[in-house]
Amino acid sequence: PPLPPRDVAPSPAEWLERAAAELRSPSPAAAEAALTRHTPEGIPIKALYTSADVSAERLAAEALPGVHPYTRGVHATMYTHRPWTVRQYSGFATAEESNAAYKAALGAGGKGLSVAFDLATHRGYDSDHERVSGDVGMAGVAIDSVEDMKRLFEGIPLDEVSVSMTMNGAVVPVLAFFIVAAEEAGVPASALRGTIQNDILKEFNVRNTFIYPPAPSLRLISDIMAYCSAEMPRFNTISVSGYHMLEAGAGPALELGLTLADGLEYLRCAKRAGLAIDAVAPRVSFFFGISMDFYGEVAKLRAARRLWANLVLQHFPEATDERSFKLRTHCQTSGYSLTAAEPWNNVVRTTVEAMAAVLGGTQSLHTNALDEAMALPTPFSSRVARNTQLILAEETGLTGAVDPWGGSYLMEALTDAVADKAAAVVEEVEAAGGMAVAVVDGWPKARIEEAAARKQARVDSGADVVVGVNKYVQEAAPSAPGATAEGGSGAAADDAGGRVSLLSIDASAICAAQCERLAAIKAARDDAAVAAALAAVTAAAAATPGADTGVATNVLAAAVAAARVRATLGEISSAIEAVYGRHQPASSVVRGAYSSAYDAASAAAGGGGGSDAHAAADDAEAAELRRVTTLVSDFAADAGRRPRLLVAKLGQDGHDRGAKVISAGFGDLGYDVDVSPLFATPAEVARAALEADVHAVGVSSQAAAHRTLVPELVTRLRSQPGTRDVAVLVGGVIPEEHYEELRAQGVDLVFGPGTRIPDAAEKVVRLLRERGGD
Ligand code: SCD
Repeated sequence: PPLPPRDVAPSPAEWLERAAAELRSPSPAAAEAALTRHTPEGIPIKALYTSADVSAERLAAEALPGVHPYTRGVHATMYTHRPWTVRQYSGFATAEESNAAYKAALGAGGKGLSVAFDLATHRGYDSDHERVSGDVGMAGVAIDSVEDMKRLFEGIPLDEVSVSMTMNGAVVPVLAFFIVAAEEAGVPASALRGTIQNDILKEFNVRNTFIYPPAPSLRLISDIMAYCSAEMPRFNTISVSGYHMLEAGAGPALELGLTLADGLEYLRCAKRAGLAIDAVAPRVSFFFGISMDFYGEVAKLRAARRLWANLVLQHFPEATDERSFKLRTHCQTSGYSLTAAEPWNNVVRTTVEAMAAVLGGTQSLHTNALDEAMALPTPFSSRVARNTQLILAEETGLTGAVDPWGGSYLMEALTDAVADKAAAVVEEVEAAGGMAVAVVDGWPKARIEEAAARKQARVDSGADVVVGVNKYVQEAAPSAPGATAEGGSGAAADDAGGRVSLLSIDASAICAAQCERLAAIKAARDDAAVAAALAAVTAAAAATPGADTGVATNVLAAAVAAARVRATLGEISSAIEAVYGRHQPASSVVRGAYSSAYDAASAAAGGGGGSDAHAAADDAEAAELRRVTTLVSDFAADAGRRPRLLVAKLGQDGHDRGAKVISAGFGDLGYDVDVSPLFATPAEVARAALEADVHAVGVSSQAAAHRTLVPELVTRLRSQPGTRDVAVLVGGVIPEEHYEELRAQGVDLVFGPGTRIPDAAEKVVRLLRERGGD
């Protein structure tokens, strides 16, 4: 039947009355409260948005893409003219193996390269250094010299394919090797296209692949910007990265605010070094993570562009080049959102996140592989990940319109909300003296760690659903493990158990090969020339830029000269370290955030309006927490002290979200928690365990070195009177296939991805009881 005619347009109040009736709510206000959810960062998401939620003035001012402040996109035509760059971050083992993988990727639809280096390289150590035995070639490719870099790009035209390199700590030698490798392949620096991450500030807040302290690290960044703006005009000198903060626990608005504050600090740093903003800002690029918060992530990218354009305008009024204001970004889907349980589900998660990145207008994208919660991707899982992007780009029609969410009441209102919240973070950092000061104070790091502890509590309490992990958990899967794909061969799948075959890398073989190559390079080079070049690197690092002392002051320029005569990565890093020293961060543990968020999440689930089933689940969770804290306090009463746990990171793996979350959670459940310094060797951890007289050592491993370093730790603990009976626990990115091997080597408990903290805390205290801990 035709609709009855209306004299007046329907109002939001009328909708609310109808909503209240549908919900049988006592009042419209109660209905509104029940229908409004809040993101973990407290941004309200209402059930309905209307024109009353958006500013017509703002909509008109920001109506067009390609126009300041670029909310709708940095180009007028966006993907209708050129889709985003399909750029998969990868690298493993040796340069030859990575080179073969890059060629295969480019032949299968990849449009650019993105190099992952191993942790030894990140931290400025050659592969033969004693501190990196477990890290060589594991979480990325091992690069010790120009010769490795040449092998990495052999047969790849560096003037055509743009190359991104994720390097921050050892940025100087790595960029120098890249420049010299290209030069020796006939490609001048001026023709190089690509990006170097070079974002050291976030390394101090999260990720931890720094080498030098903050102030001299910033000096190196201005040297790189100076060198590149003069010699490499097509190269992006920095990729200001929020991704690692999102992965470490920050919500999208905190990630955005801190990232933009980092960006401002880098521009100030360039300006202080005498560089013109318009010479530098057009080649500053960004990098964001994309989580499962679909609307929020689209809004974040729109808000990012608006905020950056206006911040540059506000802080650098001398900027006139339009490109200085455009926030161009790479995005990566969230590794944190992936699960080891039922890894097939990760394809769906990654697809949804990739869509958010694309609908938000990213310039370049990495989609994670389905097995990345457990290991580096196999050729099979890499192919699925890359094809996810290709399907979005070429099958769906998503590229057919610019900023398709523009004008949506929800999206415009959410863009404003995320922008406001992120702008408040930027202001807070600026008021505290800028990010260079804030990283030394450490409060952004603490803020991110608190958010991570709260998120863990929300997952553990069931408030945030993770399908297959805390809800709809698969009944016991067949126990036979899938076959292991050695050295990068294809992967088979056992879909009945939801298992996938994983890539396995032979750490000791790679390390041996790299050490052999290093020895060969050192035997063939001109030692006097190397010594002179390294002395020039040290002199440049010690000199004050701009001072007229007759010393060449650009450290990158000096490193390029050193790379030409075959100085190694470790040698160039040490030549700089001789002046700046090596930075060792203080360890800290967040207190109270886990338990309060757990209580709040449980109360929200059980409180007013929840179903009986919800209330019962809440009771069960609260009872579980009580049971664990009682077990812990009973242990303390009997032993005369609380159970004491040393949380340790071994090797050069600085991804410490897991370690921090475990420390916060166990501390809130009544344990005494010590945290070992980052980058420890097994011997150092064994010594720390003895000194702190702990009951247990828990190793958190994210970078695949557990098979080398954990057995060494166990041996040292067992052979040391005083730590012989210490329980050894291992958690993190540990494939199930390795559990038995670790147990056979003396590990007491292994906790894979998705472990709930109350479960782990209960298992550990029961184990200590069985051991009769004192
Ligand atoms: C594009 N172009 C257009 C256009 N679209 N021109 C006109 N109209 C359009 N619609 C032009 C651009 O201006 C540019 O030209 C060229 O096409 C290339 O496009 P682009 O948009 O610049 O794309 P790309 O070259 O891919 O560069 C994208 C970024 C770059 C700017 C974002 O910095 C980048 O590639 N970043 C990747 C970073 C990365 O891989 N990070 C991995 C981190 P001009 O060049 O002439 O202007 C991984 C990591 O840290 C993992 C976590 C961990 O290890 O812990």
